[in-house]
Amino acid sequence: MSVEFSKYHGLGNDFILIDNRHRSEPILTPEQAAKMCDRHFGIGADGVIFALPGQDGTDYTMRIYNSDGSEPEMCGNGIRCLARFLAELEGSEIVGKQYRIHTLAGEIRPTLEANGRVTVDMGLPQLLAAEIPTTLAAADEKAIDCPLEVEGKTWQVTCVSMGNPHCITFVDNVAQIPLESIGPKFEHHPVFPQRTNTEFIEVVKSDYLKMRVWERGAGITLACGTGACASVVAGVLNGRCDRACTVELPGGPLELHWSEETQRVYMTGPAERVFQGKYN
Ligand code: ZDP
Repeated sequence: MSVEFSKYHGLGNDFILIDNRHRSEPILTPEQAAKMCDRHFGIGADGVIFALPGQDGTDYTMRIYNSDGSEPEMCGNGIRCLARFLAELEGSEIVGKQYRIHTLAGEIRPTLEANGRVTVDMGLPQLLAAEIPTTLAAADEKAIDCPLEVEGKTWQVTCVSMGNPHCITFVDNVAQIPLESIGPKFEHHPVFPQRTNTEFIEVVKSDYLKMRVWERGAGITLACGTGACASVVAGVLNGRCDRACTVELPGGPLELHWSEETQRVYMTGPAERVFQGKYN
């Protein structure tokens, strides 16, 4: 078997992109995708993204496997990469062009901007405990500022779904969080039946947050688009930040806006192709 691929990244959150426009199911199994993501025995990536034919009136469908082979509903940095990959495949990159993309989290709309940037209408955040899902609050209630015991310490967490689950904790200093050891404890905590992505946020100013992330199925990554969206929503719900914020990730900054008018979250950031190749 030989598969053509392109390698992209959005702020160092890196993905293998596959042209899957001829078939409605991914051409690779989750196991094959996980092998490709291995940084020593494969290409190396945080996930594999497939560009499939559209459904329900959309232009294309996005499917994604994490580096462990699990399948998330959505990926914010990944969909920016997908938008630029599609422009590349179509042979024309037009500033202002918007794609309608079907995902497991519903329809998401990325728009191409100048200088390789992409703005994504990330849709409505889901806040009810049953939607996240988490058992930290009653099914039809929000999980805002809830105590959660991890590693013998009580953390105050807020849960937000951007199609995929996020657990956000505000801390004084993100650099001091032992992410490698506590990340997996949050991810696999029994209060999260679908596991969770975990973000630690330091509020530098009301419109500037610093974030570190432990991703479900991928571990420490340099950036997480859905996580940055979820963190701004959590910050607003806790009265800690403005609706328009810059979120600084280890891989660089993202611009976020949780619109009061539409209640949707808009994210702007870069996406870049690094190389192409054939995987054997
Ligand atoms: O929800 C999950 O299992 C995530 N690991 C999916 C990937 C999210 C992501 N990196 C993003 O940018 O939103 C990357």
